[in-house]
Amino acid sequence: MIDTDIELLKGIANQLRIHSINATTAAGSGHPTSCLSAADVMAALFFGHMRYDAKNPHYYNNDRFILSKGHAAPILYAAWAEAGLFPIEDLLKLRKYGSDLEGHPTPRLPFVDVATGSLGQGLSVGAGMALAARLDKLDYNTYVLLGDGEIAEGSEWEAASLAGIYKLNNLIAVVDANRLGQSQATAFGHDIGVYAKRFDAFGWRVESIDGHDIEEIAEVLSGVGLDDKPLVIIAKTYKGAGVSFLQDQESWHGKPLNKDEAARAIAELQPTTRPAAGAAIPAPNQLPAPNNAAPAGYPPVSYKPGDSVATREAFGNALVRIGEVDERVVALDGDTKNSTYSEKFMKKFPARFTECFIAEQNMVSVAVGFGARAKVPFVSTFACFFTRAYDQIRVAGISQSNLKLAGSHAGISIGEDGPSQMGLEDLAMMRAIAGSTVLYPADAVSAEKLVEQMALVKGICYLRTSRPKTPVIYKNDESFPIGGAKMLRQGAGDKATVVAAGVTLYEALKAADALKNEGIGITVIDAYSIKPLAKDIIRTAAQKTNNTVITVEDHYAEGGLGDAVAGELSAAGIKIHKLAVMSLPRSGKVEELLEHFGIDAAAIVKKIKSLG
Ligand SMILES: Cc1ncc(C[n+]2csc(CCOP(=O)(O)OP(=O)(O)O)c2C)c(N)n1
Ligand SMILES: [Mg+2]
Repeated sequence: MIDTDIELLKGIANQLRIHSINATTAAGSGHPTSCLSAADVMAALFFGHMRYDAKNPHYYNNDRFILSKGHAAPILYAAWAEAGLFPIEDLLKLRKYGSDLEGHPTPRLPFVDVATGSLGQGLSVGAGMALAARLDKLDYNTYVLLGDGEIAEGSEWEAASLAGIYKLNNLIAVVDANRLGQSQATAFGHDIGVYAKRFDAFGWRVESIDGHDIEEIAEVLSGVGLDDKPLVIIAKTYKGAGVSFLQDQESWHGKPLNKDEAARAIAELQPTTRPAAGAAIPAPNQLPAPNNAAPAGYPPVSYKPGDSVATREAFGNALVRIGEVDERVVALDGDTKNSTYSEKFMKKFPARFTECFIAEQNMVSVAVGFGARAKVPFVSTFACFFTRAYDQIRVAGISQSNLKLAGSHAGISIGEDGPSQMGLEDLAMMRAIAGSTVLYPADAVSAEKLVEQMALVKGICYLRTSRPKTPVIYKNDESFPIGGAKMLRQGAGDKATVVAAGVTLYEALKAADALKNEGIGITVIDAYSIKPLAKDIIRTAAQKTNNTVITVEDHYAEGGLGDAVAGELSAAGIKIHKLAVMSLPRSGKVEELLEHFGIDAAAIVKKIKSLG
């Protein structure tokens, strides 16, 4: 890097500082000091090092940048404005209603791949992108800017571990080690040797530098990709750097400057007229585009009626079947692949499978990274273990990620393993995710068809699968659109409509047979699409059965199928009776548990008879 470039970058860094102050002062809120510590690193990255087409942020071989410390959003916006993507004046719309320059970055903006702001997720996303680059044979790098307070999050170390294991030398983390967090100093302050040791232990190449020395930053960046390890740059910085009354001061986190303070700060920052336009942003290499088109169709499924197949196994079969023709499909698992059956996919397509080991938070965000690179990532583990990645899933909702989650071993029907292994909250939590689709097949055919739907629809989809084998009840050519339901029993004079899904569907069918022998008819609906729910089908059926619905589910009573049905139908004056798991489960045989917790055929019969 030649001297004039260094001077230019210094000027740009200060310009980014000035924009960050002006924008947060205009907004009356925001985190200017968190921007100021990162300004020199941002200038060096965006105006001379990273290779990207500034007019086309989505270009497939652009270097990626993730602002994991999302509260420093103003400096990210300033960098892209200075790079020429949008007018500088727009920066003053920061945080205003209607502006896409939100308080923390969201993918409403073309240069933001994933939402950040819930700290601790950026490095995992970056690892997913780095893996996607490798798969697509593209040479872009992924840069992640982390806060020093932020890396107290365990999920960052899950990501650091995985990146080390897979030797992701196309992943570069920069720690903005400004000594301070929000309410106090970080645990290690400026003892950056602590971070160096930790990253080193996770298999990273570590460079510790003065994060305000542009020359040093540029030099260390010139070594990116030179060996086979991921690179972390630990940049010793000062929060509020460049402004005397802000620099290294506590109690300035998340506070904008008032107009006078802003004027004083800007006077100190020596405004430069040197435009960033003078900087040469290196162009990305022109490499062949990856094939990320959806296929025209998928090969057919082939089960025989009465075959006994667990839906979790059908999930594994489906992944292989659709993976044959859909190159976008990748799979991730957290050391449960022989239980979730994702191992079938791994055996067939090893390069498209990522073992994430037992680190579910990281696994979900790695998948989000794949999704942001036009892949269709299927993540599998036991349904119950997704709970520990709930924040990652929540933020994926904000990112409008293309993320496919498959939770196996749902409910008490896992039997002997006991309550710690039973997913009994998953429907509730997945229903509550912004824009989610929640699916719960009963048999192998419907499970396979729903996996197809998941691959074809963009967004977050959750598939709930079961451990026990269940008989195939649907024909191979039957279709299962999202938002649909199957009417399996219906007759004139039916006493009630029973809405079930998954293992309880079979209990409902058994109950219907038993009641039929006693001359009582019931309508039985397979609500395989929990969200969106087939409300019209269920309401129309209920209106023919005394406006009475019984829901039966292998899930806690809160937030599951029963609540979904009640939420849609109660306004139509329909009475909903919920059969669900109402108390703390325990180990036992499946039949024993279904009976004990009142969600088996006998419980349904009893409920129907109690209706009078
Ligand atoms: C998961 C999570 N916990 C807490 C917060 C609230 N919060 C926002 S910024 C911040 C301090 C971050 O410190 P650091 O990572 O050092 O960033 P800096 O502002 O110093 O660059 C906290 C606690 C958050 N956004 N996300
Ligand atoms: Mg900090």
